[in-house]
Amino acid sequence: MKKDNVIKQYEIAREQMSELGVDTDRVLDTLHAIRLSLPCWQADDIHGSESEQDLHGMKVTGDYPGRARNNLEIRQDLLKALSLIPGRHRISLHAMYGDFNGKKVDRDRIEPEHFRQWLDWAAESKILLDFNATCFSHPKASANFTLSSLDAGIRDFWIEHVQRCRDISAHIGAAQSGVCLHDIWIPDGFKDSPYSCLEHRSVLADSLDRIFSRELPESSVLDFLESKLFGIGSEAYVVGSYDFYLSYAVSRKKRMCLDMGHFHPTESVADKISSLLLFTDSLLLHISRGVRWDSDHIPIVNQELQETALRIFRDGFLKRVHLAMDFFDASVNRIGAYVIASRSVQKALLSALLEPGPEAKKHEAEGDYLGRLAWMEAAKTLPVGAIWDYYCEREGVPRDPFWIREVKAYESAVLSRRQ
Ligand code: RNT
Ligand code: ZN
Repeated sequence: MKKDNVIKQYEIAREQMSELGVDTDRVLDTLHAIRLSLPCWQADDIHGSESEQDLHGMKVTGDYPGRARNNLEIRQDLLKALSLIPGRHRISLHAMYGDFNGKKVDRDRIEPEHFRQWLDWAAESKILLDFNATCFSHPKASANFTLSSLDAGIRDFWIEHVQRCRDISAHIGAAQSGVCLHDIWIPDGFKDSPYSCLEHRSVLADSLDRIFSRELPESSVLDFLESKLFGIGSEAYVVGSYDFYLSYAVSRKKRMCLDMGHFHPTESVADKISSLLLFTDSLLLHISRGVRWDSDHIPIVNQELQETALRIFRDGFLKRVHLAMDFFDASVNRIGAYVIASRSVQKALLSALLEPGPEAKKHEAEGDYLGRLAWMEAAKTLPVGAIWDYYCEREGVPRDPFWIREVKAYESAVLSRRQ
């Protein structure tokens, strides 16, 4: 379609939306200002850049050629992906992705210096960075207990690691003049039923208290705690369950990270947002797509994602919900995975932003539930596609699905040369 026609189509859509009380130009400005956090680990299947790379602890399936082999290649791939995604974004790093220059730097020895190259690159590329402690893929995590280990040596090692991760996050936050979000997820749990559910949880609470006893400026670093329902090897018992972290976060004025794959399949993450934000000041989402289990598939526009976007905007939570993605799929071109995931989240946000909310809200207040349903249903067939296409033109990125051509070209020019 010609650019002129994309614009014409948008003008018609704009008129249609204004009849419903929605200002599409303003919606696009709002969308433009939303930064998503892309997981650096999708580029290399969570290998990381430590000298010993055979300690792979996460289950990533697929062996599509072209995996990034080092931080330079990860950065190169991320820039390619970002060039096909409208707007400016954030990159979420894991502690295992420092620039260690071939040296063995154990997790309890990492320093801000190891992330200087990432910071320089990010500043140059107008990207902001987020951070994650890496409490897996390590010999000291092989017994499946880290911060909640009953072995004081193991526990102290991981406490030191997470403390350093917080310091590095604060350093990043200060350097980029914008808060760095620090997420803590640990794999701790039992494959089979524990005798006591309490023991490890009380150790975890104590470790977290030790970690947070050092106060850091919240203008530079915000800590989030990521719960989980079960994992491979922790099917029967997860120390850091939702109830555990929620209680901890509320009692200690910390914050939750909700990974969309970490709940019972019929449980709605979207519905949790309003409850959590009544009692904690912000939250982090790990936008993911679980297929039958916590499979970390590439996010696509589905009902769950759309419902989540609606809940964020309807209750005015945009500033308090941080949108990160957590997926890893090694069965397709990894750059294409970033593009689909990010653009899908943006499309879900766009369609939620286009909802003619005030009318539905008014009907609800009047007890006119048929009116409410009618307005909410009308929102489902609005010309989101025409507005999205125009947005892509405006932002100088290819429309769907034509960005694939660039991904394919990059695959033959760059990825296919990686062995
Ligand atoms: C694991 C958690 C965690 C990781 C990343 C790599 O179940 O979702 O967020 O996926 O830290
Ligand atoms: Zn996650």
